[in-house]
Amino acid sequence: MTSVEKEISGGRFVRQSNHFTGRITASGADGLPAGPGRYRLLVSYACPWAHRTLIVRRLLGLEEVIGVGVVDPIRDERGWRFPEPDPVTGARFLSELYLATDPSFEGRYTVPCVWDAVTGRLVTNDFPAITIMMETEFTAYHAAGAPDLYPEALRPEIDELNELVYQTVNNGVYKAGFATAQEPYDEAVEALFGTLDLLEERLSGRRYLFGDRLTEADVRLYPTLARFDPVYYSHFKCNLRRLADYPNLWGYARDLYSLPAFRETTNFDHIKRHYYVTQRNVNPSGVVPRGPLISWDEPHGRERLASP
Ligand SMILES: N[C@@H](CCC(=O)N[C@@H](CS)C(=O)NCC(=O)O)C(=O)O
Repeated sequence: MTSVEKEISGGRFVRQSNHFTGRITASGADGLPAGPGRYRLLVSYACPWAHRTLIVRRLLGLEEVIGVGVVDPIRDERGWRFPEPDPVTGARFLSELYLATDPSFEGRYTVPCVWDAVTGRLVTNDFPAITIMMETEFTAYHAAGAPDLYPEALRPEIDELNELVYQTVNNGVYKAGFATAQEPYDEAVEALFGTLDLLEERLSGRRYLFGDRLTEADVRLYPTLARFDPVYYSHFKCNLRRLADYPNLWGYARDLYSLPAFRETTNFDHIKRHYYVTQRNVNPSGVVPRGPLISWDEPHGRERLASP
């Protein structure tokens, strides 16, 4: 199975579940041990779920600890392809790593996933777990002064907001874009903009979603915002409003983009070419639109919201 069309039921997009859910833990108890140079993160710059893992890796200073392999943004029926054979895993196609791990695997070969050099197998493609794992199990390897993106005292609130953002925003845009019937599309768009309105209000008095500090919640929201006007507004028909029509959300997105971890992992060329060329179920011609003409470098003015 290579096509998301197999995940449409009654006109509604129902995402496949993540297949590999192995764990990496600080001590190696209940999983494989965290350590430098052992694990490789396989990503596409186009993919919002992969984007969050790249942001966290960079924010925590794990670049020398966890390697990265980047696939070509254009995917055909063979799945994700490496532009050159991946120098560490030797793979040309991501499917090779999935099938080496489980020869009977029949789902989509998805990024992000984590590969282990010792076993030569994938550990996990469970994207929500990957960032949390880097935040909580790799602490011994975090750069000095790295932020605590998942502070214990805030976890229940962060998890609660993340769940709403996942259902209605991160995955909400896919539910709208992949819907093949009016009702699921309408439901998804209504829920999506309902949450964006809430977030716009929340960000009126706070610099980030949880105040002055960056958290996992910001990391999860940002990849969807970065793709909103270039892709989701038109390609996925999420067009009640543009991101640029929300002063707080748009300023917040530019504030995050001004940080190297966000800017250097945001590749608009890969993002646009991937969605418009690869998702022919939505865009049969594969033509990539030229716009939008927006500047992510305009001053965001949100420093005023930080406490002194
Ligand atoms: N692992 C999740 C989410 C990750 C995901 O959807 N990744 C996309 C890119 S954004 C992917 O790799 N798709 C490959 C395909 O559809 O063949 C899933 O299986 O739905």
